[in-house]
Amino acid sequence: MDPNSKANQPETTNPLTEFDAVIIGAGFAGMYMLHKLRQLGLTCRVFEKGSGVGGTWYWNRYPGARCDVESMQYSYQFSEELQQEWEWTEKYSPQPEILKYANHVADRFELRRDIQFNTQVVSATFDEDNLSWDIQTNDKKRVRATFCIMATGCLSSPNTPKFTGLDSFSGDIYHTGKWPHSRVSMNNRKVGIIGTGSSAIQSIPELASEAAQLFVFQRTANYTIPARNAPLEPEEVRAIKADYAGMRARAKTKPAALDVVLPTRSAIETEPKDRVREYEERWSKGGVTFLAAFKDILLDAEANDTAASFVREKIRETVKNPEIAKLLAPTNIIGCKRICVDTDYWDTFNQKHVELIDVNKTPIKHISPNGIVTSQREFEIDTLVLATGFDAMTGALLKIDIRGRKGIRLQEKWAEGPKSYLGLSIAEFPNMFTITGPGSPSVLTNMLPSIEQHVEWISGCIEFMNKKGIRCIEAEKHAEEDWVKHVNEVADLSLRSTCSSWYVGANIEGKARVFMPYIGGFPKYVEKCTEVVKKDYEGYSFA
Ligand code: NA7
Repeated sequence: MDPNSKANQPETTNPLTEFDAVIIGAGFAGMYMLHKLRQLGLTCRVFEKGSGVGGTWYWNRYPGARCDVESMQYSYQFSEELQQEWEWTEKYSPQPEILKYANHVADRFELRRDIQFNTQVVSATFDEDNLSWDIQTNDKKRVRATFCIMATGCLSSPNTPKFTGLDSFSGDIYHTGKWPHSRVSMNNRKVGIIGTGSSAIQSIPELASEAAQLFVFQRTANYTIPARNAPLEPEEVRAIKADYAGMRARAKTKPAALDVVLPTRSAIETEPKDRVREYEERWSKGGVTFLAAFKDILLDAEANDTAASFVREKIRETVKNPEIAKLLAPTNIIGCKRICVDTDYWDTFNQKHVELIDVNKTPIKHISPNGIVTSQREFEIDTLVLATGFDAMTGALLKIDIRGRKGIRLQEKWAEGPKSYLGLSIAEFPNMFTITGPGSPSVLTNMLPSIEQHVEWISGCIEFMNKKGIRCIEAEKHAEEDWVKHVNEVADLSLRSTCSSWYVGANIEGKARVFMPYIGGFPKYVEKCTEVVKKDYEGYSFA
């Protein structure tokens, strides 16, 4: 049982098998959706695969797991009392604290009685005669619901590459996205970690602090900015809480739904000395806003290189062995893959017991009972850590056998990439909503405000339907096509769509290459959603 939770199971689960809404997932999206729909008087059932709430923060318990968005902004704003009373302790919250917060919210709003834990939804089928969803779970039970709401998360389907011999490994294997609940000791152990994305960058310094030997298998070097994490100053917290609503409102006017000062200057047009000063300031402040130094960093390759070169120089300054420094220095566009935030990542490679292996030069051939075998040699290890990421944005949805009108399968519909209207609805899948689905700003923003915006839009829509006596809503095909076209067009304007990242599905073999999130920014997106409502749900048809 989760130590942070008062009780993971509701004392008595609601015995109904017919609901107004079924919500899949009890992360931040599912929890708030449940709260909102209950306020409308709807009967709801949430199905959650884990044994507790928290989603991402329930699963990703690897050492060093921490949010890269500042705590004061990475939290719900729907309840003024909640945001006033909750006390974050650090600038960037560690995973246990965020999980504690999720549990607090579940207790505070008495959410657990409508959540069925340890239950995976295996299929959701639209019943055209009854205009409702038939939902089946892994315990072979079925429920019926008018609405089926996907709160399945964007980074929730862990990717385990098919390494030959993985099953033959005699030691322990841990995926960062499915980390055990009890503490895993790396003391005196020889550890191998595959991957150098955000999860690896956060965990490598922690693993190195315990392990006898750490082998890091790198395929692509990544950019990371120091977090400069610190305890939150009471003065700063007081100032924010004195006008929390003001901060939240400012954040909503920014592309990433974060209250930051937007850049006005171009990197190209700024004098090199000035430019470096700006980068230095942001480097010492730390965090993802490093990329907000200049307005053209993500639009112009030359501008981008000024920021990338600055970070490469920092790597050379930090890592003592020039060969290792060279290997750690990324050569691609900075910010193209999601920028990482770290504590002591580069410095970890100065430790004698940490070794970096370039799997481009010496590829992993297979996993043996003793360890990792590359084209060069066998690396004997006791523990294998897979920090190999996720089947992002579509993975969790497509794991469920979802069938819409005339039995059409979502897997088929999305074979060439996800198609949705506003990242909220899918044509031919009536009465289904996706919270922060592909085609919405989601992972390019602070997730909490994006989740809240979607939840409030969906509950507003259901309230409207109930008032008008409407049973069924469906996105129109032409509206979906226009939106997908728009999502692609804006993506093409950014350097972010140009590299092999999980944003484009490049990390999953055989996955269609499409830039999945909406890059037009949170305010523009919200404006569009609001306009759709004002025009009586333009782009939707009702039955
Ligand atoms: P990421 O960012 O997708 O990183 C996964 C890492 O694993 C990345 O370095 C990959 O290299 C590497 N990888 C994946 N498959 C392999 C194989 N087969 N061989 C070697 N290396 C491999 O996932 P994270 O969990 O770190 O972070 C996901 C997001 O969570 C992050 O962006 C934050 O938003 C929070 P590659 O780059 O593909 O060459």
